[in-house]
Parts: sequence; structure tokens; C-alpha cells
Amino acid sequence: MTGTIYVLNGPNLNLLGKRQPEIYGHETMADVEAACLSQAESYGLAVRFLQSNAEHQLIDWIHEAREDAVAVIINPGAYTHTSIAILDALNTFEGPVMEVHISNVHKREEFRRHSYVSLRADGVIAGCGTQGYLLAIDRVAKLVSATN
Ligand code: CA2
Repeated sequence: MTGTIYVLNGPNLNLLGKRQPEIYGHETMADVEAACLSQAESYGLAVRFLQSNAEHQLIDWIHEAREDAVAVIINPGAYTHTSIAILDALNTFEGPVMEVHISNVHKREEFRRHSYVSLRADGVIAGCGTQGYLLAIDRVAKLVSATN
């Protein structure tokens, strides 16, 4: 298999492993990036791993993915629950989209139960910790291989 998976991370996820470990665990974004690269490599796939606190930056990366990526894995952070703009951008992407949440959003505040991104996502993983990113890569590899 060949191709690049864009793994996009939204606001505050740069603090992963540095704050609130009881909710988000001890691994840092750098740890998650390294694990994603190695998991994707086992399928012959590459990863572009990105994090931004800015909605427009995430949207620009989704637009780039239209040209460059075979799939998008996105943890939109709190934009999950608010951003029609990110949903609109994802709707222009033609490959598989997986939505990942480190915490179980259904076990938390009511407002975290609604996701605009889920209206586009082909699959949603929540509450599996940072392993959720690796599960999403497994799923993407299967979906991409089925279309090749
Ligand atoms: O569980 C997830 O992955 C979330 O997408 C994380 C978002 C939250 O708004 C969503 O409802 C669920 C928050 C990201 C904040 O990340 C932090 C990580 C470590 C320390 C502090 C914040």
C-alpha cells in the first residue's frame, strides 16, 4: 500500500501528557506521533501528524489533504462540538475520515455528546485513550486497501 494519512489534532491537544493525565493519560503528542508513524509504516503508509489551536489552520490542512492524503484521522478537540466549518471542509475530502477522541465523550458532560464531525466521519473511536489513533490507522488501512 502507498499513500499518506493526515492525522489532525485540534485545540489544547498540545498539552497532552502535561495536564489532566486522569482524563487524557501520560503520553505526549510526540509519543502519539511516533506510535502513529510506526503503525502506519507497518502497512506501507506514511503519516503527516499535525496539531493546531486554530480552526482556520485545521481547515487549511483538510484542504491540503484533498490533494495529498489517502485518508484523514481527526481529533478536532472542542471544535468537534462547535465547528460547522470543519464539517464543511471534511465534506470536500473524498477518502475515508476517522474521528478519534481520547476520552469517552459519552461519559462526560452532555455537550460533548454532540459532534458535527460525526456527520461526515466513516468511523468514530472514543474512550480508548491514545490507542484510538492506532485503531483508526488499522481501520484506514483496511478501507484504503479495499479501494486499491
Ligand atoms: O477526548 C478527546 O480527545 C477530546 O477531543 C479532547 C478535547 C475535548 O474538548 C473533547 O470533548 C474530547 C479537549 C482537548 C484538550 O486536550 C488536553 C490534553 C491534555 C491536557 C489538557 C487538555
